[in-house]
Parts: sequence; structure tokens; C-alpha cells
Amino acid sequence: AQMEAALRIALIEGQLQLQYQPVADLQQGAICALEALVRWQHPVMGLIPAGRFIPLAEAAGLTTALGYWSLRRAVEDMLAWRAAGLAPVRVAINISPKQFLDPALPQVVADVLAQSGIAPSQLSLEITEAALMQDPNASDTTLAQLKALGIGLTLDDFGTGYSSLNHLKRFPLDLVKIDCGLTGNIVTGTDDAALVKTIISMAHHLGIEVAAEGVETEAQCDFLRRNMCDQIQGYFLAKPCDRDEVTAMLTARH
Ligand code: G
Ligand code: G
Ligand code: MN
Ligand code: NA
Repeated sequence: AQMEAALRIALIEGQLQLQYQPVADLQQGAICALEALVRWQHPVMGLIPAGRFIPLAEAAGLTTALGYWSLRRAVEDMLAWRAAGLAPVRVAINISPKQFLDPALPQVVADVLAQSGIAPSQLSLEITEAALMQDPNASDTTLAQLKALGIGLTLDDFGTGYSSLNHLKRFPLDLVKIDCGLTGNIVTGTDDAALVKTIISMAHHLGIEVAAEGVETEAQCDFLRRNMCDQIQGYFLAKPCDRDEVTAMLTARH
């Protein structure tokens, strides 16, 4: 409860910050997207990664507010990169299960796009299967509304928990992200290698691109390229970066 109060204060007092982890196109080798990851700059404990406070924020009903904060901050940063003359790069925002149930979500995204003038194709939302399966019929409606805005829809953390290839067919996705846990085993476990190949093949049949998360080694990267994975993300490519580091990276890309 103390942590919860502190998190409310963090939201109000500007103790949150965003980092961005680059995603690269595997065939061309260029950065094609950035995943926004929230961090809490705690006055005493220092920089706390999302994994350590998002579950608590979700239980306390704070992730919806936090999620909208991340969306707005990411769009501000995108405008700053645009003002600096950098070529646009797509930014991916994580949506928590509770935020996904917010009926206002599509309208908020529409308003943010309209106010900023950011092209819808430059924004994507990352949603987990757990979020989609809370209320599958409501998810169909929300996803259709989001899709109509022209933004990207990504299925996050695929290959964990109750993953189903059926979900790739049911929902209007354009990208599926293979979870770190699965990527970690592709060059050591034959079952996981086969599973990843199947996911890539099935997704491509359905017109969905595939990104692998948590890529840490060249061997994993080679496996994924050989097996036609579209994108990679992970420490092998780059760790999450501050806004200024992203500016430097995008400038160097010119
Ligand atoms: O960066 P880190 O490994 O700590 O992230 C852990 C988890 O936190 C990831 O599952 C990621 O999806 C989630 N996360 C990071 N930033 C945000 C955010 O802005 N909103 C929500 N809802 N989840 C986030
Ligand atoms: O659940 P989600 O996919 O949104 O979480 C992404 C998280 O994965 C980020 O918090 C990031 O810190 C973490 N991450 C990024 N790259 C790697 C990696 O190469 N290995 C591992 N183990 N985790 C990573
Ligand atoms: Mn994610
Ligand atoms: Na993920």
C-alpha cells in the first residue's frame, strides 16, 4: 500500500520516464521500430524497471492512467524527433489488460493522433493474449475500432501461457512478438525451435509479420533470419535507450 501511494505520487510528480528499445528489420538490418518501456525514477531506490512495478500498478488500478501517460509521452518524443528532422520511426506502446478493457481507449488514441498529427502507421499497440481473452467479443469490437484508425496491432509475449495459433487467425493483427522465453531456447531446444518455425510459418500464411524478442546471441539471430523471421529485438541488437540516445541513433542512421 505504501508502494501504491508512492506510485500515485510518481505519476503526478513526473518521476516516470520512457526508454525505447530498438527493433530491427532482420533482412535489411535497419531499425524499423522502437518499443516504449516505462521506468520509475524513484527518489531513493533509483531507476526501477517496469517489470518490478507494473504488476503492482495493475493490481492497484493504476495502469490505465500510466498507460495513457506512456502514450502521450511517446508521442511528444516522436514530435521532438520529427522537429529535429529525423525520418519517422514506428513506436510501439504496451497496453495492460485493464487498460485494454477501457471503453475510451480507441477514442483516446484517435484524439492523440489528431492532436499530434502523427501518422497512424507510425504507432502500434502491443496487447497480450491474456488481455484479449478477458472478454473475446469485446476484444473483437475494440480491435476493429483501433484497426479502423490505421494503427498497428501487435500480439505481445506470444509463446507463453495459454498461447494459441487460433488467436492469430481470429484477431486483426499485423505483428506477433515471440516471447523472450521461447527465443532463449531456439538454438538449445529442438521443440522450441520447431515451435518458432511453426509460429513464423502460420503467421506468414495469415499475412502477419513476426518479431522475436529477447534475442541475445548471433546464433539466435542467424536461426531467425534463416527461418524468415521479420524482426528482432533484444540485447544482441540494443538494450532500452533514453530519448537522447535514440536521437543519436536515428541521426547516425541518416
Ligand atoms: O522493461 P521491462 O523488462 O521492465 O518490462 C517489463 C514489462 O513491463 C513488459 O512486459 C512490458 O510490456 C511492461 N511495460 C513496459 N512499459 C509499459 C507501459 O508503458 N505500459 C504497460 N502497460 N506495460 C509496460
Ligand atoms: O513483455 P514485453 O515484451 O513488453 O517486455 C519486454 C521486456 O523484455 C523489456 O522490459 C526488456 O527490458 C526485456 N528485454 C529486452 N531485451 C531483452 C533480452 O535480450 N533478453 C531478456 N531476457 N530480456 C529482454
Ligand atoms: Mn511489449
Ligand atoms: Na513481449
